[in-house]
Amino acid sequence: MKSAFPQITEIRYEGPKSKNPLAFKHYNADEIVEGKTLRDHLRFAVVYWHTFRGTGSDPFGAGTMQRPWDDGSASISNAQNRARVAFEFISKLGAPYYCWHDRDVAPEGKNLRETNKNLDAVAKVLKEEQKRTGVKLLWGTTNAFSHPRFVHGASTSCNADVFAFAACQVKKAMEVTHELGGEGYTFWGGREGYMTLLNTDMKREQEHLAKFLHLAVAHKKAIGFKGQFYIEPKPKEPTKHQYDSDAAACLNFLREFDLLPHFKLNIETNHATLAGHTMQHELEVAGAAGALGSIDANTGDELLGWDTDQFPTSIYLTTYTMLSVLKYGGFKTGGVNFDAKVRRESFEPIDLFYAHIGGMDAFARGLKIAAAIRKDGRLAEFVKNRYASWDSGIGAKIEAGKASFKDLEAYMLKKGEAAASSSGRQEYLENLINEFI
Ligand code: XLS
Ligand code: NI
Ligand code: NI
Repeated sequence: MKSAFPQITEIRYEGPKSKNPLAFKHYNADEIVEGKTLRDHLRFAVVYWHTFRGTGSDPFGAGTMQRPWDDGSASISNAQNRARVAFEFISKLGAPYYCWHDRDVAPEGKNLRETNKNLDAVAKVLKEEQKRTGVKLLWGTTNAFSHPRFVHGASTSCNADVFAFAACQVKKAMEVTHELGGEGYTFWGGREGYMTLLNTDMKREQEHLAKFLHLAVAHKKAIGFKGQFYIEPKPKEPTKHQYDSDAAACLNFLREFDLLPHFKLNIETNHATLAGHTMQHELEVAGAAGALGSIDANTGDELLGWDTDQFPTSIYLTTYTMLSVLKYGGFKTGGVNFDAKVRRESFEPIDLFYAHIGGMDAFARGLKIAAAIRKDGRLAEFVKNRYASWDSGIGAKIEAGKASFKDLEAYMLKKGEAAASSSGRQEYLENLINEFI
C-alpha cells in the first residue's frame, strides 16, 4: 500500500530544547514517573471518528479536510484502505491505543444483516493491522445517533423497534470489540434525552435506558467479554437535556438501577465544562465513588458554548487532570483518549500530527508536574492539616458514629463557641501550583 504520510518516519522524543515540530518535547514513553513508564500511565488513544472521518464541515459550510487517501465513497474497499492509513498514522505517532464507533469504521448497509457484514469485512483489516503494528483497542462503541431512525433516541426512543435495532447494534459492536481484544466498551448517550418534556415520558425512558444497559451486561457475560463498561456523561448536545448529564447524575442513575458494579465513567473535558463543572470536579466525583475509568481528553473554548472538541494544550488542565488521576490510583483499563478534532481551518494531513503531538506533550508535562507536586508534599500536607480537627476529639467521635445530636449539644453547651477556623489560603496554594508549572 502507498504510504499516506511519506514525509514522516516516526515521531521521536527529542527533549524540551528541540525546535522540531514533529518531535515530542515531553512525552518520553519509556521515562519512569512514580514507578511506571509514561506509556503505561497515559495509555494514549487516537479516535477514529474525528481523526479519520471528520470532514471539517460545520452548520455554515462544507468539509475542508484534505484526505487524499479517501475516495469519499461508502465502499468497503475505501473503508478498508482508510483503516490501513489509520494504523500507519497511529503507529508513526506512537500511540498505543485507538477507539472507534461501529459506523466510523464501516458503512451502513441496506439492512442490519448487510451492515453487520460490512463491519466484519473492515474488522478483519483492523485485526490484521493491530497485529502488524501492536496498536490495541482501548474501547469500542456504537453510533446509535446519526442515522435518522434514531431521531427520538435509541434505547430511550418512543419507538420500541428502535430500541431493538440499537440493541442489535450494541450486541454486534461489543462482539467485534471482544474479537479485537478491546479493553473496554463505552456508552455515550447520543440522543438519549429530550428536546421537550411536552412529548416525553421521562420516567419510562430512563427505565428503558436501564433495561438496555442490563441487557448489555447480560450479553457481555454471555460472550465472555471481560472489558470494562463505561458511561460517558454529557449534559446537552444533540438534545437539550441528556439523561447522562454529569458524573453525579450518571452515578445516581447507575445506583438506582443496580448497575453500578458493572460500569465506570469515561469523563470528557468539554462535557464537564458544558455541564458547568471543571474537569477536575468530574474526576473527583467519579474517583470518590470508585468509578473513575477513563478520560476523553479535549478542551472547549471559553467563548464558545458548544462541544468544540479541541486538542488539549493547557498545562493547568492536564496538571489538574493528572493530579486527580494519580490520586485515584491511575488508569487500569482506561486511558487518555483524544476525543478531539483539528479545526476546520487546519485541513492538511500533517495537522493531525501536530495536534496529537501537542496533546501528548501537554499530558506528559501535566503528569510530570502532578508527580512533582505530589513528591513535594506541601499541597497534600495542607489539605490534611486543614481537616486536623477530625483526627481526634469530637471530630473523631463524629466520624466513628459515636456522637448523637444530644452529645454534640452537651459538648457545645460546655464549650460555648466553636474553635476558630484557619484560612483557606487559596492564593498561597495557587502560587504553590505555579512553582511547578
Ligand atoms: C460526543 C461524545 C462521543 C463519545 C463516543 O460528544 O464525546 O464522541 O465519546 O460516542
Ligand atoms: Ni467523547
Ligand atoms: Ni464530546
